[in-house]
Amino acid sequence: MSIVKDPKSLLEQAVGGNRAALAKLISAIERDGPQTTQVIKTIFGTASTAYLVGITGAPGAGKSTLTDKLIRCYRLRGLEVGVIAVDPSSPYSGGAILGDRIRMGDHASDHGVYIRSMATRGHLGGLSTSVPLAARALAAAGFQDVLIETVGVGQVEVEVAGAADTTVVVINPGWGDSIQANKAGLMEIADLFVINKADREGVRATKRDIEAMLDLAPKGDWRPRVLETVASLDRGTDEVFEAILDHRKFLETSGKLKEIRANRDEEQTMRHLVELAKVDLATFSRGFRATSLDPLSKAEEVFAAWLESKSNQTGNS
Ligand SMILES: Nc1nc2c(ncn2[C@@H]2O[C@H](COP(=O)(O)OP(=O)(O)OP(=O)(O)O)[C@@H](O)[C@H]2O)c(=O)[nH]1
Ligand SMILES: [Mg+2]
Repeated sequence: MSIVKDPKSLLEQAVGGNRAALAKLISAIERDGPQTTQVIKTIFGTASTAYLVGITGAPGAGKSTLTDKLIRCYRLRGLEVGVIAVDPSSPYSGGAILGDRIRMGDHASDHGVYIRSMATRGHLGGLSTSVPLAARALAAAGFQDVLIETVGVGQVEVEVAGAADTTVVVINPGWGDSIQANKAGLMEIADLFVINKADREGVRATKRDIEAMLDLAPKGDWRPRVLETVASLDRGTDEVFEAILDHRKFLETSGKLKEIRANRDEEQTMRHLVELAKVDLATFSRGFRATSLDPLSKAEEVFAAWLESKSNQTGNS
């Protein structure tokens, strides 16, 4: 495992177009520890962030195929695009998902496309912090648009939605039979539904089903659109791209984009704050005299004593 000695120069190299440096930065984000903290600070210091589009859905729904077509939409407009394939189950990076490499392989030699897989298990805060950070690194390196592909399984879907600015949920005709329990959750996270494999039967019923659920769902300012695609034949994919742009415009003009990004930063601040306090508290707690108190009451006593010791410290300084 390479050690990041100088995140600043690494970032400079990444900004200058050095892909190996970019890869190292993202690897550092995947890990946790003091070095990662340094890398994160460096990234926050210099970079704006990319616009993040999450593409989630059941295994085999066609996420990679759709992503591949979307990459082309960006490239046709002269935009550089980064792709992060999240592998939620793997603690290792770089082990991407061979199929994804093949399906997005057309773009392998294009310097304006950067595809990489990322492991998030073990990362503090998981997907919701590591992916936006990677997106910042990508933005610094010139990729202002980033697609994140994640296999949606329960919590991961929610996390991807938390990390992304626009969340695309990919389903297939006949979805109703298999994921009944999960539907409500999908309604909450989707900004856009894509019924892929629309060359199969049951598209109409599926569309009706989703629209009906959207009718019942509490109405926000944005009603998710329900689109049909045959990604493997590149049918309907331009419309998905346009809908993503529409949603982005909505977030920007309504001020919501600023809001969700501020919330995301705030969450990260909180998480780091808790982490800092935890280290200090753990040390303090170990020095606390043993009592016969139950664990919760003991925690409260330790906390009160800790606060007291802190206020004494500031009082003396
Ligand atoms: N019939 C049909 N097949 C499709 C369509 N889109 C994708 N496929 C096929 O479905 C299979 C799975 O597609 P992928 O793009 O790998 O799906 P995925 O959601 O990325 O899969 P995982 O990453 O493994 O979860 C592949 O064999 C594709 O060629 C479509 O619109 N119609
Ligand atoms: Mg895939």
